[in-house]
Amino acid sequence: MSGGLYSMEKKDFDKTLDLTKVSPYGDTMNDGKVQVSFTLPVEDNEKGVEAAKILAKNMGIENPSVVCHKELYKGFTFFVVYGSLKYTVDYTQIHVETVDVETMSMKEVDEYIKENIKEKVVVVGASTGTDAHTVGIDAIMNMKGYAGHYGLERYEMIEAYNLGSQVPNEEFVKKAIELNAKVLLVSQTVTQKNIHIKNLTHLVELLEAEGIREKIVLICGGPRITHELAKELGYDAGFGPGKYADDVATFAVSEIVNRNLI
Ligand code: B12
Repeated sequence: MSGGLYSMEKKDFDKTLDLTKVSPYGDTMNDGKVQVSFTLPVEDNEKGVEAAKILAKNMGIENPSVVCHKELYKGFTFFVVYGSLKYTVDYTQIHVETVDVETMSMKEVDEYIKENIKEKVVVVGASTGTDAHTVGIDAIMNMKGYAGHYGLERYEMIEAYNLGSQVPNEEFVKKAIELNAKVLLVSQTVTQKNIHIKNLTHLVELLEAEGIREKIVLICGGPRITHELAKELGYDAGFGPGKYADDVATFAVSEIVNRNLI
């Protein structure tokens, strides 16, 4: 491709972009191209394919084409559908609440604690309620960490206690008091029937009843946890995918200092 043609295309590209009406990009600006996949409890035949197309149209996908259909099990078929979405989003009107701190490295966090808190910070974490998923909380707390980010157990100035999974809220609070925790970390992965909301709310109520909510930094996390949701539920912060021990540690120690919890 010649440089001239490339720059001409780039100019057209910029001209057609309207941030008040953003549409998915497939091949050309605003073509709305999307691909969705789902399973239907129907046979893998022509009628099933038609059902997938109708469903895609009901989702707002125009000219849907079923590019893959495969029987998963007798009476269950997996579909991949490609088409153009008719909906757009006004990008200019989006406001997302995010954790507003610049992440420090493990070493910087340790130094920050030495200078500003002057004692080890006790952090207690668990996957609470009936939730059996441990990988998320382990990613944050385990010595070896996750995706190249060492976990809190590795921090010189953090005393980390990972209580594991399916920890009842009552037991979690009891342990937090016993260990004189400054930071509590709660992981929630299962969100079916909003179980995470009920469980996270229950924990806040218990901490308030014990009179320790304001004396600690309360953080939750999980694949469907956002900072906004966490704040709504009475937490100090929420962290989802793509966040690691250093992000959490930075927020926690800054919060301890800012709120004078030492
Ligand atoms: C591994 C796994 C399991 C393993 C768990 C083993 C273990 N020891 O953890 C087993 C097989 C036991 C399991 C069981 C179940 N699972 Co499961 N499981 C998964 C799977 C495949 C991966 C989850 C995972 O490990 N992710 C990797 C970690 C690193 O990611 P993460 O949790 O998001 O963590 C990151 C962030 O979110 C954040 N974070 C997480 N926690 C915290 C906490 C704090 C404080 C902070 C700051 C940050 C933070 O930091 C991490 C790093 O960035 C997912 C599907 C998927 N591909 O995601 C399903 C999934 C989570 N499971 C699911 C379900 C439904 C179940 C079961 C209920 C199934 C059943 N009917 O029995 C049971 C759970 C039973 C129970 N009582 O909880 C659903 C959840 C659906 C929903 N929204 O509710 C999923 C999404 C599968 C699906 N598509 O349906 N599961």
